[in-house]
Amino acid sequence: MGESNRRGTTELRTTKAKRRSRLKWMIPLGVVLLAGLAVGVWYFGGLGTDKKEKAATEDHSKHDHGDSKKKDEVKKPEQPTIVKPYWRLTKSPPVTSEPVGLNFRFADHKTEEVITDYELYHEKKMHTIVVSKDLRDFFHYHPEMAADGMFNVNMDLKRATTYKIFVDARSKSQGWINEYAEVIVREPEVVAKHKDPKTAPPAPPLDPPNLVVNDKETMTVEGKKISLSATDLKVGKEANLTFTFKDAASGADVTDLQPYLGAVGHVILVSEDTSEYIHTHPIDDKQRGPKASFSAIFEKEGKYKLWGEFQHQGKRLVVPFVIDVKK
Ligand SMILES: [Cu+2]
Repeated sequence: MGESNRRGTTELRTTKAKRRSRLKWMIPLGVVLLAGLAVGVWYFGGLGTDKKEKAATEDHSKHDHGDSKKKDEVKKPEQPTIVKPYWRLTKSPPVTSEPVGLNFRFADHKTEEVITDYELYHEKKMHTIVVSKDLRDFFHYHPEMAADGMFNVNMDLKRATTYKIFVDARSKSQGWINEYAEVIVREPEVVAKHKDPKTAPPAPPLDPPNLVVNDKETMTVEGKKISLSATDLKVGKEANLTFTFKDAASGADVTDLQPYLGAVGHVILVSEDTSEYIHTHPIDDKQRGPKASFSAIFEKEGKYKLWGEFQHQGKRLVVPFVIDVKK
């Protein structure tokens, strides 16, 4: 996205639901300075796309998928709650040579009271997905909450590029919380050359994802052959995504997939421009293979990269595919 260089020195940019006034979206300068103190660097909150709410809407409709009685909610998804986010990198600017911690928490938009009453959802209070904006890298973290409502994710981001962080949680009092932020990671040599914040290093160029649709292909992951049948890939329709698992050596059906975080699988979908984010769970939670079916509703046409996460014989399988959603 074009915003990356707008402020030149942006290390971490955050965005929120479009209902919010854009002007409110600067991270308070105090936070900024605090974060930058140790290493004398730059840290500004910025603005991104305003597609967030749409994406979050999709996301919410999907959270309930294990529960068939909630199916009609698909048409009328719960809106994400407007919260006040706080994001801080433990090291700024982040570099490819070292992991970087991200601290974040959310507060009530009006009272500014920090939210701590998260519900377990798929066995965790907080789901944090990190993807590189070219959609090559995918990470799924589950940070624990500290007593003050803060979460810390230690991210090992090894490429000089921009990463997008999606946060998924549900608070008892606030409802669904969906927020995101972007982090620019640079080569240490580039940062070293620009010690003075006034000559902040340029953001690395953003490589386009150049996604190649491959939903007719078969993946081999951890000794399993995995195929995807994706149907009704149309905006506004309930698409079906069914994975089929076979043992790569014998060709036999895999029928003993293990529940992973309370479901037979999880599928994360991100649109090519990373403006759309969908986290969906199985239609039937009893499935253990060879098939695992998911549904998703897309609000935007175009290519999406998806990552299916499963578990078999104690091993986590991450299965990436690219699909094309038509108008
Ligand atoms: Cu998760």
